[in-house]
Amino acid sequence: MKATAAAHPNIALVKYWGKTDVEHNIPAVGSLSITIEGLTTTTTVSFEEPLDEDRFLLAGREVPEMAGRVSRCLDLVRERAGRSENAVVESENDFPTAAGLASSASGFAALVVAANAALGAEIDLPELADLARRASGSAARSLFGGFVVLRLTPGGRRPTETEQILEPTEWPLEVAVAVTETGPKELGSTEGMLRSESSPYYRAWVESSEADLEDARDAVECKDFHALAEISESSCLKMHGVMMSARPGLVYWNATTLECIRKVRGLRASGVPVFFTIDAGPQVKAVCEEGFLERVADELRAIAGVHEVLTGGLGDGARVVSS
Ligand code: 2P0
Repeated sequence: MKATAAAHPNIALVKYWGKTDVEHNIPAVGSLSITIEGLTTTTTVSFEEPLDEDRFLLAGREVPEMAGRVSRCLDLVRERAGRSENAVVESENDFPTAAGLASSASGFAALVVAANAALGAEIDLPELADLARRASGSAARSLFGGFVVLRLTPGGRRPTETEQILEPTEWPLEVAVAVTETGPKELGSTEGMLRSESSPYYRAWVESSEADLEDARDAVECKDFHALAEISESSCLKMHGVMMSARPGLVYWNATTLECIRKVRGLRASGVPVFFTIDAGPQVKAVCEEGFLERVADELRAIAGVHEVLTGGLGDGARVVSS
């Protein structure tokens, strides 16, 4: 009745931004991501003591404001397992949450995997990914390692399907995360997505996403770095264009964000295989080919305004570490 799972955050190269169904958390667009090793969320779920309600502790401290969302995710696992016991959930991240590396992705991925093991529910991986997606869209992708696609499957058994398209070792890209701000972000992703629907470009964003996903998938399958660089930067800038053109406009960047973009593009123009991507925050993630990480990280560290640079390779999907 107790199990511990570990999961890594992921970074989307083709972005998820927008929902067709808020209640069931169904994304408006598919996405493609890489799972990052070295940064880990470890979550223990225990159904051992009788409790009146679920408890959620992050880094040893009770976080009542997040307990409701954790509970709703546990409900999905309990429902499939035919169980009703309450749980104690204890979670830790070994990376700063301010790094803009969606801790909800690794958090909910680790949660569903640990809860499934603790209850002996034997829910299969596609279904677990779907439960994680209900809690947080990006979490479905952290169930898998390496290169991962989440595609929309309307009318299918589930509204989305998530799958690994390449193992981490098949194309060992590396990532440097430039932390340009350590405070909380301007607006949470869910609210940001809803506000973005007011952009005149929102419809074009959704309509063009399918082609972006196909192009990125082809680039990954062919290990074509320059094609992946082009489509990733385009997806990122298009998403930020939609955010910026919402009413009121959402600008997640700061001046250092822009400096990092210019640096990464300059490096690429000089022959370094690197591209950038930016999520709903001001941090810049630089993705490069194996062998270039140190150079890229040093160049980003040298930018005034960059607080720190975290680095990592590609990692595996969420897994049980003890039960
Ligand atoms: C992504 N982001 O694809 C995009 C790019 C942020 C920008 O997925 O509302 O926390 O919980 O389903 O998964 C962040 O959104 O959103 C995200 P919910 P989530 O990585």
